[in-house]
Amino acid sequence: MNRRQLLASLAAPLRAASAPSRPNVLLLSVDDLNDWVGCLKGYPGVQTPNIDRLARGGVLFTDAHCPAPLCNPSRTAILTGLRPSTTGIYNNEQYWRPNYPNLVTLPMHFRRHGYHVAGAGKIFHHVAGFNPPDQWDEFQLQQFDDPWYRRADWYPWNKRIPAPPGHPFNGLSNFAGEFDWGVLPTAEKDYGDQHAVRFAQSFLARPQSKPFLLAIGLWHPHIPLYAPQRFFDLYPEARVHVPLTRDDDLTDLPPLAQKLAAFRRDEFERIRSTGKWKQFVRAYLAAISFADSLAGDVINALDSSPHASNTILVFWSDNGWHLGEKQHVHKSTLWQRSTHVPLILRAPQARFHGAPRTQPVSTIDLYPTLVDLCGLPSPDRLDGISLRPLLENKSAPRPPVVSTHLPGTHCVITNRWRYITYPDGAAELYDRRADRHEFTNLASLPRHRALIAGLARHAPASSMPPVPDNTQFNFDFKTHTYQRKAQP
Ligand SMILES: [Ca+2]
Repeated sequence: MNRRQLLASLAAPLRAASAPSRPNVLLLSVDDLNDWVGCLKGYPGVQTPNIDRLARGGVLFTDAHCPAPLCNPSRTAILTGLRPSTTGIYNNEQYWRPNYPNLVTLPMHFRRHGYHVAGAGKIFHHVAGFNPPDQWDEFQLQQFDDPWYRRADWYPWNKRIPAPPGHPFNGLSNFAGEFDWGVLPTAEKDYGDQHAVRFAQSFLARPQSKPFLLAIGLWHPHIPLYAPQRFFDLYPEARVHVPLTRDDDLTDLPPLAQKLAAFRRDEFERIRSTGKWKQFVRAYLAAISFADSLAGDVINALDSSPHASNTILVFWSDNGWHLGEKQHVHKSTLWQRSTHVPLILRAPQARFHGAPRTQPVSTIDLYPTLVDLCGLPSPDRLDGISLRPLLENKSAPRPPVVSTHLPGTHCVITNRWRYITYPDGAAELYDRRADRHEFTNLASLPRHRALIAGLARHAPASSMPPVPDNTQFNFDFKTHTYQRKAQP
Protein backbone atom coordinates (compact mmCIF):
# COMPACT_ATOMS: atom_id res chain seq x y z
CA MET A 1 0.00 0.00 0.00
CA ASN A 2 1.51 3.30 -1.04
CA ARG A 3 1.08 6.46 0.94
CA ARG A 4 -1.79 7.68 -1.22
CA GLN A 5 -3.69 4.44 -0.78
CA LEU A 6 -2.99 4.50 2.93
CA LEU A 7 -4.32 8.03 3.25
CA ALA A 8 -7.38 7.10 1.22
CA SER A 9 -8.08 4.08 3.40
CA LEU A 10 -7.76 6.19 6.53
CA ALA A 11 -9.88 8.98 5.11
CA ALA A 12 -12.78 6.77 4.05
CA PRO A 13 -13.96 5.77 7.51
CA LEU A 14 -13.31 9.30 8.74
CA ARG A 15 -15.54 10.66 6.01
CA ALA A 16 -18.24 8.11 6.86
CA ALA A 17 -18.03 8.93 10.54
CA SER A 18 -18.32 12.65 9.96
CA ALA A 19 -21.09 12.38 7.35
CA PRO A 20 -24.17 14.21 8.60
CA SER A 21 -26.49 11.74 10.28
CA ARG A 22 -30.12 12.51 10.82
CA PRO A 23 -31.00 13.83 14.26
CA ASN A 24 -33.19 11.81 16.62
CA VAL A 25 -36.51 13.20 17.81
CA LEU A 26 -37.99 13.03 21.30
CA LEU A 27 -41.63 14.13 21.35
CA LEU A 28 -42.59 14.70 24.96
CA SER A 29 -46.22 15.61 25.57
CA VAL A 30 -48.53 16.35 28.45
CA ASP A 31 -52.31 16.45 28.37
CA ASP A 32 -54.63 19.39 29.07
CA LEU A 33 -51.81 21.60 30.30
CA ASN A 34 -52.71 25.24 29.66
CA ASP A 35 -50.28 28.11 30.20
CA TRP A 36 -50.00 27.61 33.94
CA VAL A 37 -46.29 27.03 33.53
CA GLY A 38 -43.61 29.18 35.17
CA CYS A 39 -42.07 30.36 31.90
CA LEU A 40 -45.48 31.25 30.42
CA LYS A 41 -46.61 33.17 33.52
CA GLY A 42 -50.19 31.87 33.34
CA TYR A 43 -50.44 31.39 37.12
CA PRO A 44 -47.97 33.20 39.35
CA GLY A 45 -46.58 30.71 41.83
CA VAL A 46 -46.97 27.55 39.75
CA GLN A 47 -43.89 25.35 40.16
CA THR A 48 -42.56 23.81 36.95
CA PRO A 49 -38.77 23.91 37.34
CA ASN A 50 -38.06 21.22 34.73
CA ILE A 51 -40.17 22.76 31.97
CA ASP A 52 -38.72 26.18 32.78
CA ARG A 53 -35.19 24.82 32.57
CA LEU A 54 -35.96 23.24 29.21
CA ALA A 55 -37.37 26.58 28.01
CA ARG A 56 -34.16 28.36 29.06
CA GLY A 57 -32.02 25.79 27.24
CA GLY A 58 -34.14 25.68 24.06
CA VAL A 59 -36.67 27.79 22.22
CA LEU A 60 -39.86 28.72 24.04
CA PHE A 61 -42.82 29.64 21.86
CA THR A 62 -44.73 31.96 24.16
CA ASP A 63 -47.84 32.18 21.97
CA ALA A 64 -48.43 28.62 20.78
CA HIS A 65 -51.93 27.29 20.20
CA CYS A 66 -53.49 23.91 19.51
CA PRO A 67 -55.17 23.18 16.16
CA ALA A 68 -58.29 22.02 18.06
CA PRO A 69 -59.16 22.42 21.75
CA LEU A 70 -59.84 18.76 22.52
CA CYS A 71 -57.71 15.59 22.77
CA ASN A 72 -58.55 13.54 19.68
CA PRO A 73 -59.04 16.32 17.12
CA SER A 74 -55.92 18.11 18.36
CA ARG A 75 -53.70 15.04 18.46
CA THR A 76 -55.05 13.79 15.13
CA ALA A 77 -54.36 17.19 13.56
CA ILE A 78 -50.84 17.41 15.02
CA LEU A 79 -49.93 13.84 14.06
CA THR A 80 -51.52 13.87 10.59
CA GLY A 81 -50.56 17.48 9.91
CA LEU A 82 -54.11 18.15 8.74
CA ARG A 83 -56.68 20.46 10.30
CA PRO A 84 -60.07 19.26 11.52
CA SER A 85 -61.61 21.29 8.69
CA THR A 86 -59.51 19.22 6.24
CA THR A 87 -60.22 15.76 7.72
CA GLY A 88 -63.67 16.21 9.27
CA ILE A 89 -62.34 14.91 12.61
CA TYR A 90 -63.75 17.24 15.26
CA ASN A 91 -64.44 15.17 18.36
CA ASN A 92 -63.23 12.32 20.57
CA GLU A 93 -65.60 9.80 18.95
CA GLN A 94 -64.06 9.70 15.46
CA TYR A 95 -61.36 7.17 14.58
CA TRP A 96 -58.98 8.53 11.94
CA ARG A 97 -57.74 5.19 10.54
CA PRO A 98 -60.89 3.67 8.98
CA ASN A 99 -61.83 7.08 7.59
CA TYR A 100 -58.36 7.65 6.14
CA PRO A 101 -56.67 4.26 5.68
CA ASN A 102 -53.85 5.71 3.57
CA LEU A 103 -52.98 8.71 5.68
CA VAL A 104 -49.28 8.87 6.56
CA THR A 105 -48.91 10.20 10.07
CA LEU A 106 -45.82 11.77 11.59
CA PRO A 107 -44.57 8.53 13.20
CA MET A 108 -45.29 6.55 10.02
CA HIS A 109 -43.49 9.10 7.87
CA PHE A 110 -40.38 8.83 10.02
CA ARG A 111 -40.66 5.04 10.01
CA ARG A 112 -40.80 5.01 6.22
CA HIS A 113 -37.65 7.09 6.07
CA GLY A 114 -35.40 4.86 8.08
CA TYR A 115 -36.22 5.90 11.63
CA HIS A 116 -36.79 3.51 14.48
CA VAL A 117 -40.10 4.76 15.87
CA ALA A 118 -41.13 4.03 19.45
CA GLY A 119 -43.75 5.38 21.78
CA ALA A 120 -45.36 5.04 25.17
CA GLY A 121 -48.43 6.48 26.87
CA LYS A 122 -50.95 8.83 25.32
CA ILE A 123 -49.76 9.96 21.90
CA PHE A 124 -52.86 9.46 19.78
CA HIS A 125 -56.18 9.61 21.66
CA HIS A 126 -56.09 7.05 24.45
CA VAL A 127 -59.19 4.97 23.66
CA ALA A 128 -58.74 1.67 21.74
CA GLY A 129 -58.89 2.13 17.97
CA PHE A 130 -57.01 5.44 17.78
CA ASN A 131 -53.46 4.10 17.86
CA PRO A 132 -52.87 1.54 15.07
CA PRO A 133 -49.88 -0.66 15.96
CA ASP A 134 -48.38 -0.21 12.47
CA GLN A 135 -47.46 3.34 13.49
CA TRP A 136 -44.67 2.04 15.66
CA ASP A 137 -41.74 -0.33 15.81
CA GLU A 138 -42.47 -0.62 19.52
CA PHE A 139 -45.20 0.85 21.69
CA GLN A 140 -46.25 0.65 25.32
CA LEU A 141 -49.92 1.41 25.93
CA GLN A 142 -51.18 4.00 28.38
CA GLN A 143 -51.38 2.84 31.98
CA PHE A 144 -54.00 4.62 34.05
CA ASP A 145 -54.06 6.06 37.55
CA ASP A 146 -57.67 4.91 37.85
CA PRO A 147 -57.90 1.44 36.27
CA TRP A 148 -61.13 0.82 38.23
CA TYR A 149 -62.87 3.45 36.13
CA ARG A 150 -61.77 2.30 32.67
CA ARG A 151 -64.43 0.63 30.47
CA ALA A 152 -63.39 -2.80 29.19
CA ASP A 153 -64.48 -2.03 25.60
CA TRP A 154 -62.52 1.22 25.44
CA TYR A 155 -59.41 0.01 27.27
CA PRO A 156 -59.17 -3.74 26.61
CA TRP A 157 -55.52 -3.88 27.74
CA ASN A 158 -56.39 -2.36 31.09
CA LYS A 159 -56.45 -4.68 34.08
CA ARG A 160 -59.54 -3.71 36.04
CA ILE A 161 -59.25 -3.57 39.79
CA PRO A 162 -61.75 -2.36 42.35
CA ALA A 163 -61.59 1.30 43.38
CA PRO A 164 -59.42 1.78 46.48
CA PRO A 165 -60.95 2.75 49.79
CA GLY A 166 -61.58 6.46 50.08
CA HIS A 167 -62.52 6.86 46.41
CA PRO A 168 -63.66 9.36 45.17
CA PHE A 169 -60.93 11.34 46.86
CA ASN A 170 -62.45 14.78 46.30
CA GLY A 171 -65.30 13.94 48.68
CA LEU A 172 -67.98 14.48 46.00
CA SER A 173 -69.85 11.22 45.53
CA ASN A 174 -71.26 10.29 42.11
CA PHE A 175 -69.21 12.99 40.46
CA ALA A 176 -68.77 11.88 36.86
CA GLY A 177 -66.15 9.13 37.24
CA GLU A 178 -63.05 10.67 35.75
CA PHE A 179 -63.67 14.06 37.35
CA ASP A 180 -61.94 13.31 40.67
CA TRP A 181 -58.87 14.72 42.38
CA GLY A 182 -56.61 13.95 45.31
CA VAL A 183 -53.75 11.75 46.46
CA LEU A 184 -53.87 8.06 45.50
CA PRO A 185 -53.16 5.53 48.26
CA THR A 186 -50.16 4.29 46.29
CA ALA A 187 -46.44 4.92 45.98
CA GLU A 188 -45.32 7.65 43.57
CA LYS A 189 -43.62 5.04 41.39
CA ASP A 190 -46.96 3.29 40.83
CA TYR A 191 -48.80 6.17 39.18
CA GLY A 192 -49.76 5.33 35.59
CA ASP A 193 -47.45 7.79 33.84
CA GLN A 194 -44.40 6.25 35.50
CA HIS A 195 -44.67 3.33 33.06
CA ALA A 196 -44.10 5.71 30.15
CA VAL A 197 -41.23 7.40 32.00
CA ARG A 198 -39.55 4.03 32.63
CA PHE A 199 -40.05 3.10 28.97
CA ALA A 200 -38.27 6.34 28.00
CA GLN A 201 -35.44 5.77 30.46
CA SER A 202 -34.86 2.23 29.26
CA PHE A 203 -35.10 3.22 25.58
CA LEU A 204 -32.73 6.16 25.90
CA ALA A 205 -30.15 4.19 27.85
CA ARG A 206 -29.74 1.80 24.92
CA PRO A 207 -27.52 2.48 21.92
CA GLN A 208 -29.62 2.77 18.75
CA SER A 209 -28.42 1.57 15.38
CA LYS A 210 -30.75 3.87 13.46
CA PRO A 211 -31.93 7.43 14.07
CA PHE A 212 -35.03 7.26 16.27
CA LEU A 213 -38.25 9.06 16.93
CA LEU A 214 -39.41 8.46 20.49
CA ALA A 215 -42.84 9.76 21.54
CA ILE A 216 -43.56 9.85 25.25
CA GLY A 217 -47.08 10.93 26.16
CA LEU A 218 -47.80 11.81 29.78
CA TRP A 219 -51.42 11.78 30.97
CA HIS A 220 -50.99 14.47 33.63
CA PRO A 221 -52.40 17.05 34.26
CA HIS A 222 -55.52 15.59 32.59
CA ILE A 223 -58.38 14.65 34.95
CA PRO A 224 -58.55 12.80 37.28
CA LEU A 225 -56.21 15.23 39.02
CA TYR A 226 -54.28 12.66 41.03
CA ALA A 227 -50.80 13.39 42.30
CA PRO A 228 -48.56 12.33 45.19
CA GLN A 229 -48.94 14.36 48.40
CA ARG A 230 -45.63 16.18 47.93
CA PHE A 231 -47.06 18.02 44.93
CA PHE A 232 -50.17 19.11 46.86
CA ASP A 233 -47.81 20.30 49.61
CA LEU A 234 -46.29 22.80 47.15
CA TYR A 235 -49.61 24.67 47.18
CA PRO A 236 -51.03 25.32 50.67
CA GLU A 237 -54.75 25.95 50.14
CA ALA A 238 -54.63 29.34 51.82
CA ARG A 239 -52.26 30.57 49.11
CA VAL A 240 -54.19 29.16 46.15
CA HIS A 241 -56.31 31.63 44.23
CA VAL A 242 -59.06 30.92 41.74
CA PRO A 243 -58.88 32.61 38.33
CA LEU A 244 -60.21 36.12 37.89
CA THR A 245 -63.72 35.86 36.48
CA ARG A 246 -66.62 38.24 35.99
CA ASP A 247 -70.24 37.33 36.64
CA ASP A 248 -71.34 39.25 33.56
CA ASP A 249 -68.63 37.76 31.34
CA LEU A 250 -71.05 35.73 29.22
CA THR A 251 -73.57 38.47 28.47
CA ASP A 252 -71.77 39.69 25.34
CA LEU A 253 -71.33 36.22 23.82
CA PRO A 254 -73.31 35.00 20.79
CA PRO A 255 -75.59 31.98 21.41
CA LEU A 256 -73.18 29.37 20.00
CA ALA A 257 -70.41 30.70 22.27
CA GLN A 258 -72.79 30.53 25.23
CA LYS A 259 -73.40 26.92 24.28
CA LEU A 260 -69.67 26.08 24.29
CA ALA A 261 -69.24 27.78 27.67
CA ALA A 262 -72.19 25.79 29.05
CA PHE A 263 -70.74 22.38 28.10
CA ARG A 264 -70.55 20.37 31.36
CA ARG A 265 -71.47 23.51 33.30
CA ASP A 266 -73.05 21.27 35.95
CA GLU A 267 -69.56 20.14 36.99
CA PHE A 268 -68.37 23.68 37.54
CA GLU A 269 -71.59 24.57 39.38
CA ARG A 270 -71.13 21.64 41.68
CA ILE A 271 -67.47 22.45 42.37
CA ARG A 272 -68.39 26.05 43.15
CA SER A 273 -71.56 25.38 45.15
CA THR A 274 -69.80 22.85 47.39
CA GLY A 275 -67.02 25.33 48.13
CA LYS A 276 -64.39 23.25 46.31
CA TRP A 277 -63.29 25.62 43.56
CA LYS A 278 -60.05 26.41 45.33
CA GLN A 279 -59.39 22.72 46.03
CA PHE A 280 -59.97 21.97 42.37
CA VAL A 281 -57.49 24.67 41.33
CA ARG A 282 -55.01 23.34 43.88
CA ALA A 283 -55.36 19.81 42.49
CA TYR A 284 -54.69 21.08 38.95
CA LEU A 285 -51.56 22.84 40.21
CA ALA A 286 -50.42 19.65 41.96
CA ALA A 287 -51.06 17.62 38.79
CA ILE A 288 -49.06 20.18 36.78
CA SER A 289 -46.07 19.98 39.12
CA PHE A 290 -46.29 16.20 39.02
CA ALA A 291 -46.33 16.32 35.20
CA ASP A 292 -43.32 18.65 35.37
CA SER A 293 -41.46 16.20 37.59
CA LEU A 294 -42.26 13.28 35.26
CA ALA A 295 -41.21 15.35 32.23
CA GLY A 296 -38.00 16.21 34.09
CA ASP A 297 -37.25 12.50 34.53
CA VAL A 298 -37.59 11.99 30.76
CA ILE A 299 -35.48 15.06 29.94
CA ASN A 300 -32.79 13.94 32.39
CA ALA A 301 -32.83 10.47 30.84
CA LEU A 302 -32.11 12.05 27.46
CA ASP A 303 -29.48 14.43 28.79
CA SER A 304 -27.53 11.66 30.50
CA SER A 305 -27.77 9.37 27.47
CA PRO A 306 -25.46 8.93 24.48
CA HIS A 307 -28.18 10.58 22.35
CA ALA A 308 -28.20 13.94 24.13
CA SER A 309 -26.21 15.86 21.56
CA ASN A 310 -28.07 14.63 18.47
CA THR A 311 -31.71 14.70 19.53
CA ILE A 312 -34.38 17.30 18.86
CA LEU A 313 -36.63 17.54 21.89
CA VAL A 314 -40.14 18.92 21.53
CA PHE A 315 -42.31 19.51 24.58
CA TRP A 316 -45.99 20.16 23.90
CA SER A 317 -49.51 19.93 25.29
CA ASP A 318 -52.52 18.90 23.21
CA ASN A 319 -54.84 21.66 24.45
CA GLY A 320 -55.48 23.97 27.38
CA TRP A 321 -57.94 23.83 30.26
CA HIS A 322 -60.44 26.16 31.96
CA LEU A 323 -60.67 26.46 35.73
CA GLY A 324 -63.77 28.60 35.96
CA GLU A 325 -63.02 31.22 33.28
CA LYS A 326 -66.19 31.79 31.25
CA GLN A 327 -67.99 29.71 33.95
CA HIS A 328 -66.33 26.63 32.50
CA VAL A 329 -64.04 23.89 33.79
CA HIS A 330 -63.18 21.97 30.65
CA LYS A 331 -61.63 22.61 27.24
CA SER A 332 -63.64 22.54 23.96
CA THR A 333 -63.81 26.33 23.65
CA LEU A 334 -61.85 28.70 21.42
CA TRP A 335 -60.75 31.17 24.09
CA GLN A 336 -57.20 31.62 25.32
CA ARG A 337 -57.68 29.16 28.20
CA SER A 338 -58.40 26.31 25.79
CA THR A 339 -56.06 27.09 22.90
CA HIS A 340 -52.90 28.48 24.52
CA VAL A 341 -50.39 25.70 25.20
CA PRO A 342 -46.74 25.30 26.12
CA LEU A 343 -44.43 24.53 23.20
CA ILE A 344 -40.67 24.24 23.57
CA LEU A 345 -38.20 23.00 20.98
CA ARG A 346 -34.60 22.19 21.80
CA ALA A 347 -32.48 21.33 18.80
CA PRO A 348 -28.87 20.19 18.54
CA GLN A 349 -28.34 23.46 16.63
CA ALA A 350 -27.78 25.65 19.68
CA ARG A 351 -27.73 28.73 17.43
CA PHE A 352 -31.53 28.50 17.41
CA HIS A 353 -31.74 28.92 21.15
CA GLY A 354 -32.09 32.01 23.26
CA ALA A 355 -34.87 34.54 22.99
CA PRO A 356 -38.42 33.24 23.23
CA ARG A 357 -40.39 33.42 20.00
CA THR A 358 -43.44 35.58 20.57
CA GLN A 359 -45.25 35.24 17.24
CA PRO A 360 -48.40 33.07 17.38
CA VAL A 361 -47.66 29.52 16.17
CA SER A 362 -49.62 26.28 16.13
CA THR A 363 -48.67 22.80 17.24
CA ILE A 364 -49.91 21.69 13.81
CA ASP A 365 -46.60 23.20 12.64
CA LEU A 366 -44.68 20.37 14.35
CA TYR A 367 -44.98 17.80 11.57
CA PRO A 368 -43.57 20.10 8.83
CA THR A 369 -40.97 21.45 11.29
CA LEU A 370 -39.60 18.02 12.21
CA VAL A 371 -39.60 16.84 8.59
CA ASP A 372 -37.68 20.01 7.74
CA LEU A 373 -35.16 19.78 10.60
CA CYS A 374 -34.51 16.09 9.95
CA GLY A 375 -34.10 16.53 6.20
CA LEU A 376 -36.95 14.19 5.22
CA PRO A 377 -39.07 14.71 2.11
CA SER A 378 -42.33 16.46 2.88
CA PRO A 379 -45.63 14.62 2.49
CA ASP A 380 -47.92 15.91 -0.26
CA ARG A 381 -50.11 17.96 2.01
CA LEU A 382 -49.51 19.40 5.45
CA ASP A 383 -51.65 22.27 6.75
CA GLY A 384 -48.96 23.62 9.12
CA ILE A 385 -45.83 25.58 8.24
CA SER A 386 -42.28 24.73 9.32
CA LEU A 387 -41.06 26.72 12.30
CA ARG A 388 -37.52 26.61 10.95
CA PRO A 389 -37.52 30.19 9.58
CA LEU A 390 -38.63 31.36 13.01
CA LEU A 391 -35.92 29.28 14.66
CA GLU A 392 -33.34 30.91 12.42
CA ASN A 393 -34.73 34.43 12.76
CA LYS A 394 -36.81 35.36 15.75
CA SER A 395 -38.45 38.17 13.78
CA ALA A 396 -39.51 35.96 10.86
CA PRO A 397 -43.10 36.79 9.86
CA ARG A 398 -45.80 34.20 10.49
CA PRO A 399 -49.37 34.04 9.27
CA PRO A 400 -52.17 34.18 11.88
CA VAL A 401 -52.88 30.94 13.73
CA VAL A 402 -56.17 29.06 13.32
CA SER A 403 -57.77 26.72 15.82
CA THR A 404 -60.97 24.83 15.04
CA HIS A 405 -63.61 23.30 17.26
CA LEU A 406 -66.57 22.37 15.05
CA PRO A 407 -67.33 22.76 11.34
CA GLY A 408 -67.27 26.50 10.66
CA THR A 409 -66.27 27.26 14.26
CA HIS A 410 -62.75 28.68 14.21
CA CYS A 411 -60.61 31.22 15.95
CA VAL A 412 -57.96 33.31 14.22
CA ILE A 413 -55.14 34.53 16.45
CA THR A 414 -52.66 37.31 15.79
CA ASN A 415 -50.29 39.03 18.20
CA ARG A 416 -52.99 41.55 18.93
CA TRP A 417 -56.37 39.94 18.24
CA ARG A 418 -58.46 36.85 18.76
CA TYR A 419 -61.34 36.56 16.32
CA ILE A 420 -63.84 33.70 16.69
CA THR A 421 -66.33 32.85 13.98
CA TYR A 422 -69.41 30.62 14.14
CA PRO A 423 -71.39 28.96 11.34
CA ASP A 424 -74.42 31.19 12.00
CA GLY A 425 -72.35 34.28 11.16
CA ALA A 426 -71.89 35.38 14.77
CA ALA A 427 -68.43 36.44 15.92
CA GLU A 428 -66.27 37.46 18.85
CA LEU A 429 -63.29 39.77 18.82
CA TYR A 430 -60.87 40.33 21.69
CA ASP A 431 -57.99 42.73 22.03
CA ARG A 432 -55.39 40.35 23.44
CA ARG A 433 -53.12 43.17 24.51
CA ALA A 434 -55.64 45.31 26.36
CA ASP A 435 -57.93 42.52 27.60
CA ARG A 436 -55.93 39.39 28.29
CA HIS A 437 -58.86 37.80 30.14
CA GLU A 438 -61.02 38.21 27.04
CA PHE A 439 -63.83 39.80 29.02
CA THR A 440 -65.02 42.24 26.34
CA ASN A 441 -66.29 41.06 22.98
CA LEU A 442 -65.62 43.87 20.52
CA ALA A 443 -67.10 42.18 17.44
CA SER A 444 -70.18 44.40 17.25
CA LEU A 445 -68.24 47.68 17.13
CA PRO A 446 -68.54 49.21 13.64
CA ARG A 447 -64.97 50.52 13.82
CA HIS A 448 -63.66 46.96 13.76
CA ARG A 449 -65.54 45.92 10.61
CA ALA A 450 -62.51 46.07 8.31
CA LEU A 451 -60.26 44.40 10.89
CA ILE A 452 -62.75 41.54 11.25
CA ALA A 453 -63.05 41.12 7.49
CA GLY A 454 -59.25 40.85 7.30
CA LEU A 455 -59.04 38.29 10.11
CA ALA A 456 -61.95 36.27 8.71
CA ARG A 457 -60.02 35.69 5.50
CA HIS A 458 -57.58 33.51 7.45
CA ALA A 459 -60.25 31.10 8.70
CA PRO A 460 -60.73 28.00 6.53
CA ALA A 461 -63.11 28.92 3.71
CA SER A 462 -64.97 25.65 4.09
CA SER A 463 -65.09 22.82 6.60
CA MET A 464 -65.17 19.12 5.77
CA PRO A 465 -68.38 17.67 7.22
CA PRO A 466 -67.74 15.34 10.18
CA VAL A 467 -66.61 11.88 9.05
CA PRO A 468 -68.47 8.82 10.41
CA ASP A 469 -67.90 8.34 14.11
CA ASN A 470 -67.06 5.19 16.06
CA THR A 471 -70.68 4.04 16.25
CA GLN A 472 -70.43 3.38 12.48
CA PHE A 473 -67.62 0.83 12.85
CA ASN A 474 -67.10 -2.50 14.54
CA PHE A 475 -63.57 -2.37 15.88
CA ASP A 476 -61.58 -5.45 16.88
CA PHE A 477 -58.72 -4.67 19.23
CA LYS A 478 -56.89 -8.00 18.75
CA THR A 479 -56.52 -7.65 14.98
CA HIS A 480 -56.85 -3.87 15.02
CA THR A 481 -59.36 -3.95 12.21
CA TYR A 482 -62.48 -1.90 11.57
CA GLN A 483 -65.61 -2.97 9.79
CA ARG A 484 -68.07 -0.40 8.57
CA LYS A 485 -71.54 -1.28 9.81
CA ALA A 486 -74.23 -1.84 7.20
CA GLN A 487 -76.02 1.39 6.30
CA PRO A 488 -79.77 1.38 6.96
CA1 LIG B 1 -56.32 16.87 26.08
